Amino acid sequence: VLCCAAFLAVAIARGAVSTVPPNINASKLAGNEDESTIGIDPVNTSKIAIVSNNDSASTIFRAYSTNGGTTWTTGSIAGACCDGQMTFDSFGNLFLVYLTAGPSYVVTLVVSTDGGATFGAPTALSSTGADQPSVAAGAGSVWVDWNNGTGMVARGASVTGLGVMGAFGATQSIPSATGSFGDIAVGPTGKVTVTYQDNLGGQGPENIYVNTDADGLGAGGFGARVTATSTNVGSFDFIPAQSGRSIDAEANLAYDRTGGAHNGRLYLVYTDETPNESDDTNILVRRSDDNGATWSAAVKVNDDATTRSQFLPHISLDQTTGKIAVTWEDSRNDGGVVGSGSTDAAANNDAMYYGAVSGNGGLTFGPNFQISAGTSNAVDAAAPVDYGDYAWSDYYGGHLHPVWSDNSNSTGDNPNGTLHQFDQYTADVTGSPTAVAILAFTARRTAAGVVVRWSVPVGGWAAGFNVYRERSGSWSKVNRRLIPARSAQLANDYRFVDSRPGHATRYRLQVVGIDGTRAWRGVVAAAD
Ligand SMILES: [Ca+2]
Ligand SMILES: [Ca+2]
Ligand SMILES: [Ca+2]
Ligand SMILES: [Ca+2]
Repeated sequence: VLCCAAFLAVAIARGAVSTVPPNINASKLAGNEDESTIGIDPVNTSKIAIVSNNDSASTIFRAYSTNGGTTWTTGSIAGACCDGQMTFDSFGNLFLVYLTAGPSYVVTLVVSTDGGATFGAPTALSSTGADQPSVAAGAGSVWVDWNNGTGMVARGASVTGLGVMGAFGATQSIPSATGSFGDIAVGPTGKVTVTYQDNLGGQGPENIYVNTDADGLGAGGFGARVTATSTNVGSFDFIPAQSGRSIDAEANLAYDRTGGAHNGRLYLVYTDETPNESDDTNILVRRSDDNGATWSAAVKVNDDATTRSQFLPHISLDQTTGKIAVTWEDSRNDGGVVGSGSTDAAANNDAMYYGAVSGNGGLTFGPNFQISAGTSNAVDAAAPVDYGDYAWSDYYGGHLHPVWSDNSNSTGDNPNGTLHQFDQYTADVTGSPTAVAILAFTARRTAAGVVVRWSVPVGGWAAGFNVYRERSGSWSKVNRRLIPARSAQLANDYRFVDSRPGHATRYRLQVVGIDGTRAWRGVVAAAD
């Protein structure tokens, strides 16, 4: 019996509420807010901005925070229909692109120099009838791409300081770029790469392509089209969790501009479906060290053992560390049994928001972590585009801030109540285990062994813990498997029994962050 006490403690912890960062409702508005984008100001990371669609055809929702996402000031941007995407640059400029209200649908840029509190006058970048613009900044430039009705085009401008930018260059055609649903990214020396998929209008298969402009704002244009991968997720691929709008592969790019070990590495995240039309969609990442000319094999990011849907991926790279975060909508927990992971008796039609981090340049991704506390259902939201074509995250200084459309009402403050219209939810997914406060770390001898206890206050979020014991001056890990952390929305008391302590003299605790980093926290003598 004594032999199993340690594993019993682990089993209890594993069966507890899964670890979830505190969820924050950034919109708290009646009606739907969906299809979202977020940015963290690298000059002052307490400033964060969010934009999403709303139910109006002539405004979009916006919000900004000046306290790291704890509280939000909400508003709207007039004259915009939809398709907002944003990025900060290293000067603290926030670039937001969107489509003007119909029937014009012009790609329009507005810039904020105060973290999204206010925006300057709009600049029209396209002719009418454009679709799904993307924006990227870096290396003293800002670039916008979009679909002009026949294919992808792009234009860029120089940026030299906060609120200081040049005029946009002419719209550049992109060779053979007859697709859509794309993204754009800027490399460390100003190279710019676009991605897009075929846009054949059906459920796939299609191809995902890239083109690179090797001299960025220089006189040269975009190079030849490269096929990065095929995918069975077509441009309008219907899955149970997004049954009205459908999904596309949602190819997105991130460039490493850290100056570190993988400086210049380009990452592509996308959705595939295996086999085709099985609704078993998965999130994959490929990497390129030659600016998109050749690509690695695909690395699967989601680590579930189910055949359910993962969709709407986004990739963000922390330019202070080179770590990569991928976040996405995930139906893994929806087995069709009402309760955790399902809102109804049908399987695979509800979703939670998930993430994973790679700290080794995209070779592997760490354990997936649940970000949303609740389960959402797009049909119940009755939104015109379900969750939308994308959800988003930004990652800077060890803080990952996702934004997603949520109607679980897990925060209890959605004006429409539970399982009706979406609000915009966010969280501070802090990877650093040093940010987790450990209270009351004790180790006490009992008849069953040494009982190790510790407490974590509300808001402390990690992947889990390891317990180490000292014998004869050397330390060794006691638990076989990571002791998972529980919900950060609650204070949690942990208890672990070392059933074979021997002549153990001291214990210490190792906190494992969601990005895989570890921190030693507390040493205590084994007291009688
Ligand atoms: Ca398909
Ligand atoms: Ca899957
Ligand atoms: Ca369900
Ligand atoms: Ca709402």
